[in-house]
Formats: sequence, structure tokens, C-alpha cells
Amino acid sequence: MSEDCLFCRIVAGEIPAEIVARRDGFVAFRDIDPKAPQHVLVIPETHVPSIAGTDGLSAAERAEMPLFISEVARSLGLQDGGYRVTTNHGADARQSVLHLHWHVMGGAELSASM
Ligand code: DGP
Repeated sequence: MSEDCLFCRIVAGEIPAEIVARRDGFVAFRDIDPKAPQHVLVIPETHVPSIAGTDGLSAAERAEMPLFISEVARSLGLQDGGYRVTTNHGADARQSVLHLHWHVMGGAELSASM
């Protein structure tokens, strides 16, 4: 855990969040500023700053991550309609929280420009 990391503090239960799923070192919770009818963030409990730091995850965590993301999307009812998964790294991508997180968005036809 990184003491000054917002998402580590959500993992630890120090900051409230609407958690929708939790499994095997991963947590999924609703984005505080949703950009789609369904907008969930999926994060590893292990603190790594972005996708560029996935060498800081175990092989098991790296393997589990896409499985958990798709399972969360399915549990949100997005399997048939479709959904988008994105992650941001760095300033040009406007990453604002430096703990790897996957945006899972769906529930309506999404903008082509995102
Ligand atoms: P990014 O720009 O990719 O770093 O996205 C960070 C996301 O985190 C952004 O969509 C808003 C969300 N967010 C920021 N602070 C909080 C918070 O305290 N709680 C929750 N649930 N989401 C947050």
C-alpha cells in the first residue's frame, strides 16, 4: 500500500467507494465522475502506478486482470450490448490517479472519439 494513494486507501476501506466486485487481489468500484451509464474502475490491490508498472504485479495478477475485468463487465450486464475498457498512463493521457486502473464503461452507445 502507498499511504498517499487514493485508490490504495479505497482498497484499505479508509475512503468510501461503491464497490461492485472484489476478488483475488482486485477491486471494482464505481467511478465518482461517470462518463457512461455504467462506469466502473477495476484496480489491482497491489500498488503500481499505471500499465507501465505491470512488472510490479505477479504473473498470477497479470493473468487474472483481464479475466476479472470481463467478469465485472458481465456482472454489470454489459456483455451483450458491449463495453469499452481503457487505461491512462501519464500526462498526455490525462492520468489523474497514479494507481493502475481500468475504466470499464458501457450501458449506452459510447462516443466514437473517446
Ligand atoms: P484517470 O484520469 O484515468 O486517472 O481516472 C481517474 C478516475 O478516478 C476518474 O475517472 C475519476 C475517478 N476518481 C477520482 N477520485 C475518486 C474517488 O475518490 N472515488 C472514486 N470512486 N473515483 C474517483
